[in-house]
Amino acid sequence: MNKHLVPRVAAIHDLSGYGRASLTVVIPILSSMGIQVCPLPTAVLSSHSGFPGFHMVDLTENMDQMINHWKDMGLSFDAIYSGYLGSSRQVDIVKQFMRDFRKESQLIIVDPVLGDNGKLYSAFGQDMVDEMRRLVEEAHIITPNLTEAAFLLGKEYSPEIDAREITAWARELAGMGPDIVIITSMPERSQPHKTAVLAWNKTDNRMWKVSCDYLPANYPGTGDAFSSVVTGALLQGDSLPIALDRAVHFISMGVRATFGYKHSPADGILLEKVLPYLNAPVPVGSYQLLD
Ligand code: PXL
Repeated sequence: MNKHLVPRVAAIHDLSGYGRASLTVVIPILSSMGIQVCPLPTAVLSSHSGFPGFHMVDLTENMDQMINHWKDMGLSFDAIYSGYLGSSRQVDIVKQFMRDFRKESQLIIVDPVLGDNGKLYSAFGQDMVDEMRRLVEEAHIITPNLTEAAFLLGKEYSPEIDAREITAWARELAGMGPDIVIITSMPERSQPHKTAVLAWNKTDNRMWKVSCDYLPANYPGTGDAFSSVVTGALLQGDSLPIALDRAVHFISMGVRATFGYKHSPADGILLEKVLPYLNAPVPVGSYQLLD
C-alpha cells in the first residue's frame, strides 16, 4: 500500500509554545488543507526566539531514535518539509532523513530559516548558515526570505536591492541544487506600498512574481505560514504560480486581519481568524510571468 488516504507530510520544525511560529502554524495550515502532518520536532521552546528570555530544549540527541521508530513502522511521506532547526548538527540528521525516506514523486521543501530584516535569529550563528547551505542542496523547493537568500549566498543584505539583482540571486540559489527557488519579502522599489514574492523554476526556465500591498508591520511566523500554504497547495495539485497566489493572498489576509488591532507584532498574525479562508477560492490571482 503506497498511496495514502490523504497526503502525508513529515514536518521538521520546532515547537514554540507562544508566538504563532513553526509547528503551531504549520500544523493548522496543512491540516486545514486536508494534509496529514507528522511533526519531527527539532526543539521545544517556551516561545519563538523573538521574546527575550525564552527557554529552549534542543532535540538533536533524540531525533535519530524518533526517526528509527518511523523506519521500523515503515512510514512513508508525500512531502518532507523542514524549517527552524534546533542546532546546526541537525543538518546531517535531516539530510540523512531525506535520503532514507526519499520516494517517487515526493516533494522536498526546505525553508532555510536563518533570520529576517538583515539579521540572524538570536539562537543562530555562522555555523547554522554554513550548514543550511548544505541542506538546501537536498531540496526540490526552497523558500528563503531576502535576508536568508543573502546569508545563503554570502551577499550583502540591502532592503534597497533591485528586482534584477533578486532574479540573479534566485538563479544562483537554484545552482546550489533546488529546482524551484521562492524568495519572499522582496521590496518593490518603484512601489513602496507593495511587496512581492519571486519564484524561479529552473525545470521550465520560468520566473514568476506575485505582488501584494505592504503594511508596515513585522509578524514572526509569516514565513512559516507562507511556506506551509505553498506546500499544501502543491500537494493539492496546484501549479507553482497558483500556489504562490494562494500563499500571498492568505498571508495578506492574515496581516490585514491583524493590523487594525492594537496588537504586539511578536504575537504573530491572528491566524485563527483566517484559517477557514484556506478552503475558499482565491478571488483574483495576481501572478505575473517575468521575462
Ligand atoms: O518563524 C521562524 C521561527 C521559527 N522558530 C523559532 C523562531 C522563529 C523566528 O523568530 O524564533 C523558534
